[in-house]
Amino acid sequence: MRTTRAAAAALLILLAAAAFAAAQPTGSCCNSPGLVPVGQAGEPVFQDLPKSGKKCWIGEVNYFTWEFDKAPKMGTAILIVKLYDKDGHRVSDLTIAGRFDMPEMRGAHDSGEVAFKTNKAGDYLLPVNVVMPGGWEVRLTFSRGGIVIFRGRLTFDV
Ligand SMILES: [Cu+2]
Repeated sequence: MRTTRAAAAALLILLAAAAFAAAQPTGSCCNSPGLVPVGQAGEPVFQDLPKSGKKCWIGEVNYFTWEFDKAPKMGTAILIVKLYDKDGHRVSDLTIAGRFDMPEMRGAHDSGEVAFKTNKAGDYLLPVNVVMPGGWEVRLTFSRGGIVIFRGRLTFDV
């Protein structure tokens, strides 16, 4: 009796997990559709973004481009993300967060998650503070209604 109840409970948990997994939105980059990937230890995976200025698709509904206001050097560079709907109209209905650090010395200059701000034109802006020469990374997280729909990373050298 006890065993049956335990088995039933376990089955319910499995069903709930399957339903949760099925409900997760899809994300894709550069026309490669798929689920938002999660690493082996359960940590989120940030897929490599295309080069500055190139289109990156988020599912089939949005795409975006990224660029810096100027070539990053020591000091502050502004990372600019422009978001579009599938027809190429500018939109700003997603929330974007950025987190920058040096991958070779992870944690040493970690910005933590910082929300992009939008300007009047609808550009998403993030000041990136470059405090040391070397390799840098910015991780981007796109959300709709509090649900992450896309994660990507870009790198640059100073
Ligand atoms: Cu450093």
